[in-house]
Amino acid sequence: MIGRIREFDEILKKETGRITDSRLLEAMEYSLLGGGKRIRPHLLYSVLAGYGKDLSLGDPFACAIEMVHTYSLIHDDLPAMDNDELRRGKPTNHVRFGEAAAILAGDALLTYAFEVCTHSSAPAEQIVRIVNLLAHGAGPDGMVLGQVYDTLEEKDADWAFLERTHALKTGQMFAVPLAAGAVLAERSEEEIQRWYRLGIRLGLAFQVQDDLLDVRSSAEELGKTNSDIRNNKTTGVTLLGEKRAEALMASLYQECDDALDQFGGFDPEELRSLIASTCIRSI
Ligand code: GRG
Repeated sequence: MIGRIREFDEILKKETGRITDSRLLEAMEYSLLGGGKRIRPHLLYSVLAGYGKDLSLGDPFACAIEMVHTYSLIHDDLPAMDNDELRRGKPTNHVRFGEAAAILAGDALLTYAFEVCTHSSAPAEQIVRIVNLLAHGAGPDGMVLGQVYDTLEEKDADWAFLERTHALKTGQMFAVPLAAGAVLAERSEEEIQRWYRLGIRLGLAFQVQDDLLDVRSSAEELGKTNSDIRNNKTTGVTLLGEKRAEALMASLYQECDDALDQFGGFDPEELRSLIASTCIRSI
């Protein structure tokens, strides 16, 4: 499993290798390759592993989800959004290539992700289901809506508002790989939905931990700048304080860990350790 994540750049390159324009490809691969924790692909592969499925079944979808995630980071870093200059340990895409090229690299990653899904040899109905999950999770009722809420700069944001924002902005891209793994493992619709809900809760735990790390670590340690503090953003930590945010993260983590035992025919070992390292992490 770890091997598949270690080889993930090569798996991605097999897909990006089909892109013809070298300048566009350079801007896409600059953000896509050689960085990132690959949590979302790892989630998908862990579900497949737990159900005893061939991991290569997940390759096109793991690539597609990482492409959508990378596009969201490129666009999120733009001057019109969070205006960040450091991401994945290097200058952000627009700092390196200019704004127009960064917008287009993001657009290209988002669009190409859906083409990559169709490179799968899975049954057509599984591909359509996963394309639907990914499009819904990324789109106007998913991650983009989360970003809309995020940019509203609600002065009176309470935890309910923040939780809704995080569920959309961060949770959806955790829910999609878990549910996609369940689709490929031919699980029931009820079970796919349960994986989806678990992903939303895990995304929330991840985000609260991210907020904690933002106030406790340097940009150098995190490999990204902390625009939340600069932009005076309300976060789990500014709203709840460090102690309550920590307690919330611990209880979300426990909830996710407990949920793993409720999937029949599933060996939770791999996913359990991924969830632990996702929630209890230092970068
Ligand atoms: C729709 C225009 C438009 C932009 C989308 C939703 C969005 C903008 C951006 C989301 C980016 C973001 C900062 C989300 C919060 C979740 C989060 C902490 C992402 C970072 O994920 P990691 O830590 O990153 O997994 P790596 O680099 O390791 O993959």
